[in-house]
Amino acid sequence: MSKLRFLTSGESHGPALTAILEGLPAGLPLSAKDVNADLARRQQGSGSGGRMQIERDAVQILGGVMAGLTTGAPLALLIPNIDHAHWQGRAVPPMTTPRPGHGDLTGAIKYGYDDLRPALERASARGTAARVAVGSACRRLLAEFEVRVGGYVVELGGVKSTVDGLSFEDRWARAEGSDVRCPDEKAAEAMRARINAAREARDTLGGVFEIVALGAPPGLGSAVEWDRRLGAELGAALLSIPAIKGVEIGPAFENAGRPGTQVHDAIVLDAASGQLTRPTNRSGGLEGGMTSGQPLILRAAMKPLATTLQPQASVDLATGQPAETKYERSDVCAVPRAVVVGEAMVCFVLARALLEKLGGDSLAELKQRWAGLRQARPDQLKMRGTPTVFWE
Ligand code: EPS
Repeated sequence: MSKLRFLTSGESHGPALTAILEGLPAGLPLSAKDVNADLARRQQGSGSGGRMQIERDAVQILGGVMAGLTTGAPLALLIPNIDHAHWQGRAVPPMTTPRPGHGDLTGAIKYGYDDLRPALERASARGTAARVAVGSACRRLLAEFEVRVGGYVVELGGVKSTVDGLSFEDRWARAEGSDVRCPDEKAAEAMRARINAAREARDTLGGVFEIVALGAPPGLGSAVEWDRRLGAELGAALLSIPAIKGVEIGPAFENAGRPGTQVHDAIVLDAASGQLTRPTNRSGGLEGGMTSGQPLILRAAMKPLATTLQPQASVDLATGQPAETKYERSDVCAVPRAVVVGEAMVCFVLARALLEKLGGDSLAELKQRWAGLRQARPDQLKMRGTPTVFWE
């Protein structure tokens, strides 16, 4: 078994997006239909630009699945760009004025491009479709162990929602039926209005979304090394999504202002079940870099998109003179769609951590190990109870 990993390739307007995911066990049922459901979810949402009218994302599984089951070989995924037909064989006018906030200028400095197009083609969030396809395969694996991942928008363009009192399942279900992926219908209405106003003002909007994982067993991740702490892996995965600039685990920033006794989740023995339970979840489901068995709760902050209809101050690199940015077709707000990308990245990190915990090359081997996982119960956590010399 190799550590779960993936690579993606493909430009926004090139022939296709591709991904290779390596390390899935053999014997996992997986179909293009599973993946396409998530690809369709990523395409829905108020605030999208014209491109979403063109694309109908559908995956082709080119390797790693035979007779509907993964083989243990790398999974190869391909999503054609329908819009490519409009770009093929066409001389594209030069783009020489970088947009503030996009990867145009930094990409050109790094790679020495003589046109900004190659920088933005790969920095484009179009590539997130490939990540959603990868995340979907990981979601399929997690489902075998009843681990579920979902998300919703909690803030958009400064409009905050309230989800208190709603179960996570309710939040997911309501978000699924909302064009701004927000479970709070009143806030959703205000968000919609904010998007329309931003469109009219030729501007863009950011926001905050929450990703929740339910059913993750305790002990995924580790505290023994910095790069194995699950919080670090989840944070990196979410921050790797274009325009994501902040990540929070549970109410981390609120916790930072409180004394410890008001933050840490008490450990209580439930006499009836013999289980150790936690009446609160201010840790966001992570303790010591490992899952606690509580719902995993992550928040991600997305900046407003860099491509604005209203021109922004820049410099034309062809002339060296001040110039205003020229509009490239884009979205007004991508926060509702970014939720699905966030879910995909969390599915990937959790699947990788689960595989690391369980080991094994086939689903059957994983299931055997799963059945023997230690539970949060004193009878499975026997302590010696006598003094020990740890260092001679
Ligand atoms: C994007 C610009 C737009 C977005 C795109 C991300 O693409 P285009 O320049 O073709 O209009 O619609 O998002 C997608 C195509 C997608 O599938 O999400 C950008 O510059 O990041």
